[in-house]
Amino acid sequence: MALNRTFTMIKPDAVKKGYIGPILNKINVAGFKIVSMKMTQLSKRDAELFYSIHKDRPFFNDLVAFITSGPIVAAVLEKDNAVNDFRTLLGSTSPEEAAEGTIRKLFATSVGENAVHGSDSDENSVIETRFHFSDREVF
Ligand code: IDP
Ligand code: MG
Repeated sequence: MALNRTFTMIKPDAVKKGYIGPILNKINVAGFKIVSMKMTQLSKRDAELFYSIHKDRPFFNDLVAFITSGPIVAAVLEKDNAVNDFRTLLGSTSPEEAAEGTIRKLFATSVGENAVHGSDSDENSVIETRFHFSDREVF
């Protein structure tokens, strides 16, 4: 898969609040092309695997409960420098620390319920994309 791609999820808090449209608009306006997208809901096992890197963190159980609490929108985005530029568009993990105009500043509720996920490296972008999409679903 090309390295000018990143993986994102609109998390259950943002889906419940009706923010799918506004968040996708921010993503498009920032110059990202959507190359794959689906609405789905993670099982507990899915969530434990997806976030396995955080399994020893104190917030792990809360994170798994939150991310499985409702539907999410998973997508693959394309743009030059996609991983880094998307992390910039997201803002810091906590909305209180996120810069003005970032997705998390605008749409997140708290450090846990922070509206949107973005891959943190090209390697993880590929792993996370393969976790959520089959080859037939990535264009
Ligand atoms: P990131 O999403 O900005 O990369 P990570 O440190 O990779 O942040 O954490 C993954 C996810 O775990 C966060 O997006 C958030 O939903 C949750 N999380 C991170 N830190 C905390 C915390 O201190 N309390 C509760 N949840 C947290
Ligand atoms: Mg992370």
